[in-house]
Amino acid sequence: SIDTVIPLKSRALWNKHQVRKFDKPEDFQDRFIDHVETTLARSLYNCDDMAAYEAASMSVRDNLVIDWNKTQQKFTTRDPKRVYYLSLEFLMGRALDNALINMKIDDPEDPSASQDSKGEPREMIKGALDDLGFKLEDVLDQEPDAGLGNGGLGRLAACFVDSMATEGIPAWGYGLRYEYGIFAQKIIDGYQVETPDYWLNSGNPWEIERNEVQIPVTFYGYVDRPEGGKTTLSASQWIGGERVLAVAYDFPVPGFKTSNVNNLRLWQARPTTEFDFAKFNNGDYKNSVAQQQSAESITAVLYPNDNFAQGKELRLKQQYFWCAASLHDILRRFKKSKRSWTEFPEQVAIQLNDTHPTLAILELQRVLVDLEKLDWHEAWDIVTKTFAYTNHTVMQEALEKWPVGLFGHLLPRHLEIIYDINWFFLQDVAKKFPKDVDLLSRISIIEENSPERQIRMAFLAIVGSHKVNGVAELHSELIKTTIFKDFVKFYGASKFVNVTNGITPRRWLKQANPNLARLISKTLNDPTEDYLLDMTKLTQLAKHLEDKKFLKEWNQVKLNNKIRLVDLIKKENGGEDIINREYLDDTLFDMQVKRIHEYKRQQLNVFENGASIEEVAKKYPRKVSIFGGKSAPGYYMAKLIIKLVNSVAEIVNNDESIDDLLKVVFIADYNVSKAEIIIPASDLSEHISTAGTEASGTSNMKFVMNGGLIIGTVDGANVEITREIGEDNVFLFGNLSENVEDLRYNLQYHPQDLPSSLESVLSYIEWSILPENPNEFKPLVDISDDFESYLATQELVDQEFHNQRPEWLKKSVLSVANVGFFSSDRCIEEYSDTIWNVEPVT
Ligand code: T68
Repeated sequence: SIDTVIPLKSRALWNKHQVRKFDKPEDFQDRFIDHVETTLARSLYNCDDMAAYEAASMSVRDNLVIDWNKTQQKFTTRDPKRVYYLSLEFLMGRALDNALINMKIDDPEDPSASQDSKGEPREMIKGALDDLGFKLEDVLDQEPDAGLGNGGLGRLAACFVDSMATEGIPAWGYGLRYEYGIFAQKIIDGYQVETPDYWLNSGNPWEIERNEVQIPVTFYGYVDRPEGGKTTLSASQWIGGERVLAVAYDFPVPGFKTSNVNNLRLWQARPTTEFDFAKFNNGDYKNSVAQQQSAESITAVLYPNDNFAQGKELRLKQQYFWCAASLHDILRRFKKSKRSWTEFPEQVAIQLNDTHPTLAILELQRVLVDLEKLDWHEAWDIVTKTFAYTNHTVMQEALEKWPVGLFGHLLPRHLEIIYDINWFFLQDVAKKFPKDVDLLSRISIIEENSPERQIRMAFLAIVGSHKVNGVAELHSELIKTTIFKDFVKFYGASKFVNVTNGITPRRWLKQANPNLARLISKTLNDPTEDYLLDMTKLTQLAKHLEDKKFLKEWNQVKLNNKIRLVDLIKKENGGEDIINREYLDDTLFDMQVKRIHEYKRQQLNVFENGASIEEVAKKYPRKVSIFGGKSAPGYYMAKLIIKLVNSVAEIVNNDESIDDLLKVVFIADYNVSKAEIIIPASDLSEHISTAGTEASGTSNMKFVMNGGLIIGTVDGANVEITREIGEDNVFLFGNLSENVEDLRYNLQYHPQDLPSSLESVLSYIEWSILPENPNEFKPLVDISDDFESYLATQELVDQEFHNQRPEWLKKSVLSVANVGFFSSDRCIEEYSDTIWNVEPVT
């Protein structure tokens, strides 16, 4: 071992100069100035907020890296079973504020002393920066979001890495380091316009470039089967064509109140230094370089679709590049332990976030059979014990399928492996159900009846995994009875489990809503904020429902958050207030912020605004209706919804008879850091997807955690939220049955006649917005049979907010009191126990 090679003298020196974490404001300032003057080569005289952000981040990162090293060393020594979370998206948002909250500062003189006696690191650094002439808020505001995801799926992965670090699960996230994350959205003439998000423009202090970790990845080529290899099952060798390098970039992920720091490893594609000598010799130097450069395009850009599978070759290339690099990294780590291959599933759990990483299943089988020369079935046993798959949707257009031709061209050997997996699988199915011929074509990994044969990636993921989970109870039932029904018949129901989604309370309560967090910790008499780790403690809030002073403070927090949001809206509106600040306390802040999609039905919400226009003067609903969200650039209907919202906003906000009783606002470029300002200001939020379509939803949990009430359909996690916080505290509408059969009927239902309420809204919109093109919004009308029920429930909301405010406030408190179940810590515990079989390392 390395220990024996290092001379004693060197080791002593090394220890003497050991880098130490800062734990006092002065030491932080020391580090900060050091980074400003040496790393950034700037000075007191030209250190702007951006430089201050960079220097502060690097100083804090230094602390994290010290703990990161210790954590990784500990894992290496103890060699526990590890979890690898493979996700093509990690929607991390900003890192600095989160690091200040999660970072643990310990006392070098007395390591057992808790940091609590020293106060919070965030407060300490706020003060330290203040002394140096910087405002923490302004410094934090310099950081661009790491927008490496589309929506819920990517943000879920970000919450999961936070919880895994917090709980001490030996886990790494693996993803791609896109040069361009999700596009920035501009609204021009009411339409969405996409602009590139070059988030690395000013460098990234949070990443550690690991040039020493470079993994070659191959594409194209052909399969070689030496001497008489008749079968594809052994002795096949893939002779690849194009080769690129995967270079690792590591992001430290600090846990909360622990010195545990996990790793998020993102891969970047780089050309190899190999050179096309044929081209070069022909004097075509430029082209031989150009070909190498195309390697970089693999990790250039995130595909901006949510809940839609785009069958592009570059996307498949991204997937293989990432799966191959991650798997080889995992294998290299496993091989160091010198264990036998049969122990692999006892040491490694790989979670597939949707089907995007399904190629990892094929790659592991290929390595074990072609390179490690294991028997096919022995290898397959190891593979299926290693992987588990999370499904996030039942919608057909979102389920990944790859044309056999395209797939076989890029990955010829992997296609053969799919055929072999399918062959054995279908044999087993036929054995079990010999009379059911239809079943074989229905359940086959290869879909035969389309113009070109297609690979069904979800089916491959199921066959290659030991567990499949949905993300909310209703959704997990739905996948068992609809898209994966035949697999339940074959495998039995126990392979299919539910793990209801969750969110991290560190970001979505403490970071986003510091005032509420402070009030909670004071009320629970929990100065060290243990409730952020054990959210059952929140139930104690219910004891204070009759405490008038407490309710008043609760209300004041909401009011302050509304002011913070109104400031943001003003800034985005060129410095002009849309919302009247005089009546904020009495104005219902009604929000729907999420990706724009037909199934999420933002159009229903807009039509409701339209419907109330006529009555607005009579009623008393002082209300601001806030929208935010991006549409996929090529999604015509979603873009139309954005235009509709902005058109209605234009009319409503300038109608003198409405005055400021109703305002409609579309906040451009919704992202994680804006969500942190928007969500804590809500009185009501809308989760109104067509029943059976939203797998879970996670913004519903974020709003509830911030004391906002929700209006929603019986869909996704709304069901469990209602169960946890009580049906009196949620405004449900539409078909209230949780019965899956009812839902399926409903999904097929198409209304014949428009309800009269909708007719009148539409005619209003037609003549007031678009006299020149009255049919523009027609395609959006095909909504549902629950519009009337929705309107009635909205009226109830208005009533309660304006006439029964004390009741409303109590509902708000009860929401937070009972939100504990939706902490992603609970999720990670469930995954650890029921799927990964891993334990925290303490
Ligand atoms: C979301 N899915 C679900 N997909 O819609 C949401 N899709 O109900 C659920 O709460 C959330 O996942 C977490 O489970 C997505 O966000 C995508 O973003 C996506 C991305 C690429 C391809 C397909």
